[in-house]
Amino acid sequence: MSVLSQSTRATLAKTALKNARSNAIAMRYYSNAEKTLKERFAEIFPAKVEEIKKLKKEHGHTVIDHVKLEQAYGGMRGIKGLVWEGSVLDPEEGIRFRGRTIPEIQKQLPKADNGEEPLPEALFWLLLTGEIPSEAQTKAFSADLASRSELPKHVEDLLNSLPKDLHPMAQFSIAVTALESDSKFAKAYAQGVAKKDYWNYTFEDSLDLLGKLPVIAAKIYRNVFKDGKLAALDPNADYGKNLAHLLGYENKDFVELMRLYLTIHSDHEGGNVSAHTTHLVGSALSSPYLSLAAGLNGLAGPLHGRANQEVLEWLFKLREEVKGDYSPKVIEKYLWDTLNSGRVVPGYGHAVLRKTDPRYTAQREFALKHFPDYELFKLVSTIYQVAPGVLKKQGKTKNPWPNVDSHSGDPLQYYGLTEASFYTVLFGVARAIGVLPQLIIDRAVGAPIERPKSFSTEKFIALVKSAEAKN
Ligand code: HAX
Repeated sequence: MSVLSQSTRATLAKTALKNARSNAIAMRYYSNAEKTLKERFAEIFPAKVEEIKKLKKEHGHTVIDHVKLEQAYGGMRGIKGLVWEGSVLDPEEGIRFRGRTIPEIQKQLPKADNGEEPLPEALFWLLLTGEIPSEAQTKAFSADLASRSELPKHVEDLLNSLPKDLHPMAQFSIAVTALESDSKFAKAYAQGVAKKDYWNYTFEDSLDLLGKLPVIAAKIYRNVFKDGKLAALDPNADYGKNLAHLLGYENKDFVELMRLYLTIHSDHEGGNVSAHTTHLVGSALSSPYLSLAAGLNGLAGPLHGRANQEVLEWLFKLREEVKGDYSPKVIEKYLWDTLNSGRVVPGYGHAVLRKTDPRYTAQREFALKHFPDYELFKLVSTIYQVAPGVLKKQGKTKNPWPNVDSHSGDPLQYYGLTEASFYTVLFGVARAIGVLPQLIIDRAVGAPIERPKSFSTEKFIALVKSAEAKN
């Protein structure tokens, strides 16, 4: 006999019916011959669960790391304590998505008709399954996401009611949090759904959320900086094209930029603030909406995603001060002035990377191809020549090379999206593509609630004394 009450069973049946309906909508976009993302994931993950079980059983006690006191006080840098399937970050080489570098991703992922840049929705597929989708699967997946784009009225009203001077990232996080009203996972959980089915509802929420993010981002942009009106989404367009269109930009090179931008900003393994926060909050079984909103709040910090806004503000100030003289000597002085006033050079340094960020390089190559003579690009390039030397000379940062944020603003400026305080929202849309696959995987493999151990300084002193006495 079922342990669920009659009313719970009735509500569960209703939710299942609603899910079946949205699945049916999604299925319309897929051809009969090709598997949907959900079907492929359902086929793949049981083997992953077994692999992890076997690994834990056979090697669960193998020591894989030693933790030093300085790591506890140093932001846990380098501690091997997180599982992240989609990507691994090498300090020298940069990110690999399921084993593939950014140039490989640019070559291998499906493109739009007449497009040259990778489609970010195809990357989502790759991050979740480890497989590159076919062109037909990618097209169907784009349409599936577009079919989920409608915002509940209360979220639209909420966005319209927010003060225009509230930072776009705060607006973004508020809207994503408010989507909780539609969480299929939260409803199913409340109705007692079995743990083995968590992934199914997390998957649906994640795709619903991904479908809505371009609309939320564009609504914020249009409300804060334009006339508040939003174009209709094209159900047959890809994700990047729809984002550009909703923002109000139709230039085909800007559309290409959006595809590249969303792809390279998506995933950067699990330890960065936005990814780790999404994963951590998700480990308490908060819905994808609440988990991603938490991650977005982390992305909004100036040492993380908001660095893209800081870079632009820093560049504008530089431009104002140097009055057209972009000589290396003048720029060097500006860099020293920044450092001597106790500030960081935004867009430089990284907690893991020790070389130029390949995401920087990908954007530099895009600029060289599309606008090599643009004044701001030339300035960014001169800073690239000068800043590493200055930072090395100062001798504080472990990585004097530019990161992704150092270059992401100038292409946007070139195409006329000049409102720098909006830039981190674009990063947030991209980050969702990177972190939601792991949330689905976490639920599929039954990942536990995250709970590392902390100590007070007194306790650490005692711990150190006892460890040193033993050596
Ligand atoms: N300019 C000046 N000083 C810098 C610096 C920079 N760009 N980068 C690091 N330093 C300083 C640190 O502030 C630190 O100084 P203190 O000892 O006085 O505290 C010292 O160098 C050692 O830091 P680190 O070990 O090299 O760097 P962390 O791992 O602690 O921090 C940061 C990594 C990215 C936060 C850091 O490099 C920084 O503040 N950079 C500028 C902001 C930025 O570009 N952030 C975006 C990073 C990429 C990202 O996450 N994008 O979303």
